[in-house]
Amino acid sequence: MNKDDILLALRSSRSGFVSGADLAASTGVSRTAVWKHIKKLEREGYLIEAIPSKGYRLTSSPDVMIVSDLKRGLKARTIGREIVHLTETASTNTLAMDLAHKGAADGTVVIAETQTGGKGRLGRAWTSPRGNLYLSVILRPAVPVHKAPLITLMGAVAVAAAIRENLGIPAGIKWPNDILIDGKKIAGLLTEMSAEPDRIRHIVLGIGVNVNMDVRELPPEVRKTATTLAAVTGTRVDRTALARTLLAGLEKWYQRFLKNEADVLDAWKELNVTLGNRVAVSGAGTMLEGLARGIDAEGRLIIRLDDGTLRPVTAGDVTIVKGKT
Ligand code: BT5
Repeated sequence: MNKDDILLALRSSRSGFVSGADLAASTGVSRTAVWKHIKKLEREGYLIEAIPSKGYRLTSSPDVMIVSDLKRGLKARTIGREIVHLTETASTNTLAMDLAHKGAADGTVVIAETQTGGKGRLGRAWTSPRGNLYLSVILRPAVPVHKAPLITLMGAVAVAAAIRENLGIPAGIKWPNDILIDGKKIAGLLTEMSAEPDRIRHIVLGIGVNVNMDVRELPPEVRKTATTLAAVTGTRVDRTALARTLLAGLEKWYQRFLKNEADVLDAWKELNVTLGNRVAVSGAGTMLEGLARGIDAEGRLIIRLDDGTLRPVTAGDVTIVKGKT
């Protein structure tokens, strides 16, 4: 029994009130222990009313996730079997890579309420105030190393699909790692890998979703290109429900990926907003411009240059120059 059980009991009470005696009975501890847990919850920012004849009632909660709440309804075969939840860390990806080196199981998830050194690609920063989702999943897929980029695509499908399923918003994927709503970035993915030449040791799939933060918390130059789910829906979004849908979706898409990668590529094509557009791709000191024609079996973007040559691109930043005509 811990304070999370008390919290769940308070939350699931129909009348709102639960007596100390009932809490003690249902959680199997003394009333003094219940009282101590209540005090602990109050120190964490929960407001709990106590009325002698009625008991305790939860009147307001801080916006933090509770792992037992998150796990409820999650039929995790792999992803989310283990969930590590932290109030703050430098980067969930860095911590997940560390845990993976130390042998953490396939599917372990690391979630933080805020990151002090959130990472984007190529040494860029991911602004990570409270109110959003920051999570990293440790994966140990038995697939060849050259298939690793497909994990980013698989993750992007799961994120876009979870936003659609949970909130009914048409989120789209911009190759390789952005999730956009109306052209603005709502989520980003960062995949890191430890591998031998012919074997993946582990991959960490990091996902950051802008949920309830105030857009003004972003650096001014990022504000123009980014948005949040709360801004799009005009209301506060339940992060735990979204995280649950996302983890269940990752489980589904990861199993599909292991069985038949083509399913993931098909879903990616359905959800992407890159193909069919004229794009500029920058990366590795070069700049290409052409028509985004397709995606190959290894997740590379195929660009048709103006001279008709087809050029596969492994990594880079894509700007849409001109939309589909
Ligand atoms: C990404 O990189 O989009 C990868 C983001 C991955 C973040 C997750 S959070 C959990 C896990 N732990 C980590 O440390 N990271 C992962 P990239 O495509 O390089 O985009 C980075 C750029 O996006 C920055 O240079 C900014 O311009 C912009 N940006 C930064 N923070 C943002 C935010 N919160 N929302 C939208 N755009 C942002």
